[in-house]
Amino acid sequence: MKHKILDRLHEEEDFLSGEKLSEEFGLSRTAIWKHMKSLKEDGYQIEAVTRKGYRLVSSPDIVNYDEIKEILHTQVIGKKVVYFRSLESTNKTAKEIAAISREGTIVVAEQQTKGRGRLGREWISPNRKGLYFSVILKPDTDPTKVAKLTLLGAAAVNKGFLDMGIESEIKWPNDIIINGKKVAGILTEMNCELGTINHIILGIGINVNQSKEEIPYELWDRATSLLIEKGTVVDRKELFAAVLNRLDQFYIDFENEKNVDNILEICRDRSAVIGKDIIVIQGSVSRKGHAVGINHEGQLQVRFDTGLETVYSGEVSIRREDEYI
Ligand code: BT5
Repeated sequence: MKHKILDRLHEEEDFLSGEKLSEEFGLSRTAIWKHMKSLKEDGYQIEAVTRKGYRLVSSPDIVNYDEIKEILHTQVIGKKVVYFRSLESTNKTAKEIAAISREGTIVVAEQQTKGRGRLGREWISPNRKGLYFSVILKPDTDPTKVAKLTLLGAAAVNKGFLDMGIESEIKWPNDIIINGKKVAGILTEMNCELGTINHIILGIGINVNQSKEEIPYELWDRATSLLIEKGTVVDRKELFAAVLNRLDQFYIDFENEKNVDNILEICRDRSAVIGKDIIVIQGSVSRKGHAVGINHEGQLQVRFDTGLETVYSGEVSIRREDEYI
């Protein structure tokens, strides 16, 4: 009911009288007042004037479904958005609910207290400064194709940024880079048995409105935010919807055609590593090589002293020789 009242407030530019609202919704005036109080607690600024009624002055900077549904044009992704003010990790919660959730369900949180990176690393996720969300996918494909979903996520973030007028590069397989620093990362986790995928969790973290001081000092040489790069605050709701709209488009292509050529093309075209000298780190072994390209399967082709090799995304990290990332 609270959501319906909020919709009405959004629709109406002028005041809406308590009487009208109680008639429309079949609720007492006290019940309407209680819903208004609850909306105010959520951060909505609502003006209440005697004999005029209620008027929505501003919405809070939060990324729940109510706030993005008008600008979300998706068929699969985000038809259900499960919203939290704080979570340990959206990937963790998404995993817990995946079996009982429909495909495309999103778990989003305003902050994460134990945000996860790849290989047990950490993802710093300060309150309302970034976007931290996980998409539950149930693709009809075999586990060998899953690495491509990370690239699909990277392409969607890159194009979503572009829809907001922001240029970025993709550092295979899971980093989004602006001016040589990481602005977003992707963590894909899979649950499968007997060669069949139960579900995939595609986790995306984007640094949006952190100032430099809000990024831990030890990451200053390698991490950045859209605010730092653009010099202006970025609307998190618009950005969230832009990335989800692109994810939906790419995922539908992937499912229908099992074709990821368009995604691979974006990852090649906007690559931060192809044509560069890189270091491939696998466990305790680091090897210097030259990134040549991304093949049809989404794997990185690297020329080492010993010859051309295919690098799989699972257990490796890539560094550019000339940069920190
Ligand atoms: C990643 O790991 O880049 C994957 C990040 C995925 C985060 C999302 S947020 C929503 C969802 N729920 C989760 O719990 N996770 C996903 P990796 O390539 O391993 O990079 C991690 C490394 O990046 C760390 O070891 C730090 O050096 C650095 N780092 C940590 N936090 C950062 C941040 N906010 N911005 C840039 N770099 C960061």
